[in-house]
Amino acid sequence: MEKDRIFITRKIPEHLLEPYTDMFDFSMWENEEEPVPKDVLFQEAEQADGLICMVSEKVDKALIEHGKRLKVIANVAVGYDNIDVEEATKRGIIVTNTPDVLTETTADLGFALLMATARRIIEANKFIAENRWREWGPFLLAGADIHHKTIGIVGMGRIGEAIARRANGFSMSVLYHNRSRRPEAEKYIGAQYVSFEELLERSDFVVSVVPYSKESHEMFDKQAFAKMKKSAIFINISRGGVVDEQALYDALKNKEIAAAGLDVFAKEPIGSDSPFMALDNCVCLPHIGSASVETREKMITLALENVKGTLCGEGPLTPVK
Ligand code: 8YV
Repeated sequence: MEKDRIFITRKIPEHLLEPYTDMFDFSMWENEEEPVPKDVLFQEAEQADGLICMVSEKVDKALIEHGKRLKVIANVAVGYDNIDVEEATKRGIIVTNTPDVLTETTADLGFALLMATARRIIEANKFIAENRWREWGPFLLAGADIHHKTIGIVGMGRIGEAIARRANGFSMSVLYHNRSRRPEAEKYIGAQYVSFEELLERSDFVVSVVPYSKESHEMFDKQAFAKMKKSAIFINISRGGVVDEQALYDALKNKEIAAAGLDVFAKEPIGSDSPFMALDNCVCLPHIGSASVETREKMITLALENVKGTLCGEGPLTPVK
């Protein structure tokens, strides 16, 4: 019997594919310097029974229409705003994501960004790299305390909770805002549910973990930044689209807020010419929230298991709907 064909949009290590090579014929885009070109993606999708993709690939209506044999689209990410799920579902194609396995790693990175911005870690490293350390001064590169401050988490899902647990370790007060209240999180983390406005006004650290959707599009806008404290630090580890980037840039430049730590941008990748890169009070990262070797391996394996579950009949482990 002919094996099902799976196209993978990025090069992934052989040892992760090995357990599945008896079941499937794999092809993948091997060039690590460049994303898969649109025409190749379309050609491959046309032949494929399963597609394993990353958040950087847009799986839109046109691509889904092209994938006449497609039965499963497995995203190697928890967020799936890159996929037209409605169109896929209409055509009976299962869409899966990779929740849980990346929760703690992404929360670690959120906290790393929070600490890097509050304590000016990147600036301090650059200070030495530029040979500017001549004298010690009492306020040399003095930042802001983290412990005993108030953190406001927007989007209290799994990653939001994991950040709140870390905040507990720093004796922080935890506020959160979410579409629905999470009584169990309130109980075991001691998080307080507040309106979005109250969270912005009271938080020393505002952390965005909210999934991107029509509703969350640019929810961090000029008015939102104006409500924050002048000393507030904004962290974004969800999606760039939840921020009005011009408004954030203005708020940072005009010191209406103190600093920002950004792992995600409205249009990725960004380069050294991004206006955010010219600001000392902004730390930018290339979307590495879940990027530990262990976690990326788990995410890829979960995507493969989702493909296997769908194509072999047991059903996917983590479908999105
Ligand atoms: C992605 C992410 O996994 O999970 C998400 O939603 O944004 C990241 O963890 C990464 O960009 C690879 O697709």
